Amino acid sequence: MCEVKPRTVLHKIFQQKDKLIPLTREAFDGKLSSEILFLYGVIYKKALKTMKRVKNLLLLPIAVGFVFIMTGISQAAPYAVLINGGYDTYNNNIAFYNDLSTIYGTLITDYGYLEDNVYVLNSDGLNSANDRNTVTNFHPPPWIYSYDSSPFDLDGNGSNDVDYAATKGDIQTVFSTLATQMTSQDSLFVWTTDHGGSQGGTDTGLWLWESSYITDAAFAVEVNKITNYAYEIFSFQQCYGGGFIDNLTGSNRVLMSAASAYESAWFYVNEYCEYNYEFNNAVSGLGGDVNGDGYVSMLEAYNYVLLNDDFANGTYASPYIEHPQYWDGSGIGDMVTLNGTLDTFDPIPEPGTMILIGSLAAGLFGAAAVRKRQ
Ligand SMILES: [Ca+2]
Ligand SMILES: [Ca+2]
Ligand SMILES: [Ca+2]
Ligand SMILES: [Ca+2]
Repeated sequence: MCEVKPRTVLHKIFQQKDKLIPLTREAFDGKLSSEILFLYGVIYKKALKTMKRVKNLLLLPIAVGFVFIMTGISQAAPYAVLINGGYDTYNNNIAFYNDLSTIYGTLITDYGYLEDNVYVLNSDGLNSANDRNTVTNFHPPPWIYSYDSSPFDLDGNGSNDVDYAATKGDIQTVFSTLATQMTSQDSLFVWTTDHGGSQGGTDTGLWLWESSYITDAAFAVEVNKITNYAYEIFSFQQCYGGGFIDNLTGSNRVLMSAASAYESAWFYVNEYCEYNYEFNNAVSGLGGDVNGDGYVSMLEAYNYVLLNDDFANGTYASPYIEHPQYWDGSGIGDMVTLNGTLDTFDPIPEPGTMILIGSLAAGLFGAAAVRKRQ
């Protein structure tokens, strides 16, 4: 029978915690609870035996401390839906794929999402036909267009991560599935990129694969199939994305977009969409953790975007301007992260007052160093 060294075991646990638990408490809660339960059981039993043997009462507070930790552990799971509509092979600039693979990696690596809980809908899905434009040769023009098929493995670990095509039918399938999967303990992160459209006013939409289109209202119908959730976070990159906000206001939701309902959003051709890029910088690696508490709340992420988005912080003049939007009617934006809530989070059952931050601007057109998104 081997000797028990409780302190060594404890040290191992905290090493594991540092390695596997990135940014949030819920990642810790959901991902490691089974391991901690097991190790706790080992420690508790061994500690009791050791105490009996060596009468070392110092172990008692350690055991009690773990009982305390266990009471805070829940089985909440984070889910995500990531959509790159693409429109068609010519318009599906590789920047959109770059954004998709980047945020996917952040969810898996930094926030501990399970691969099965991240639904990826990318342009033509698992079709090996060409679907994206890897345009090159910017300086000097003319740009050279070349095409390939989006890799299905977003994070380069050898396993395919794309699940569906970005079609209305597949969006319906995914939200119907989530409606049956999610519990009132779980969170959802919905992220979109690609070109957007407007029917006028705040009636807008997202272009999908093969020139198909989903309106803000139709998108909300799909999202609202999910009635069980702790909180939901939305991030819309496409032009006129702010037009989705009035359709999706609801309890314990935080909504963000690159642009208002009335303007274009912008991207760097062959690189990334600027809002997506800065949003990812905010939520990965604690980049946006302004108050230094070890978590990036959605309010912190939004404020980070406002400061760093080149098209929102004064780097460029009109028409290369976008006004990122933020809605937080339940007042939870400073308490929720992409995976997990802070101690002060207390779900509010009814939506509060709609708050739109950021001014509205008319859509303007043009292209120079950047290329307008349709
Ligand atoms: Ca393809
Ligand atoms: Ca993969
Ligand atoms: Ca709308
Ligand atoms: Ca923080």
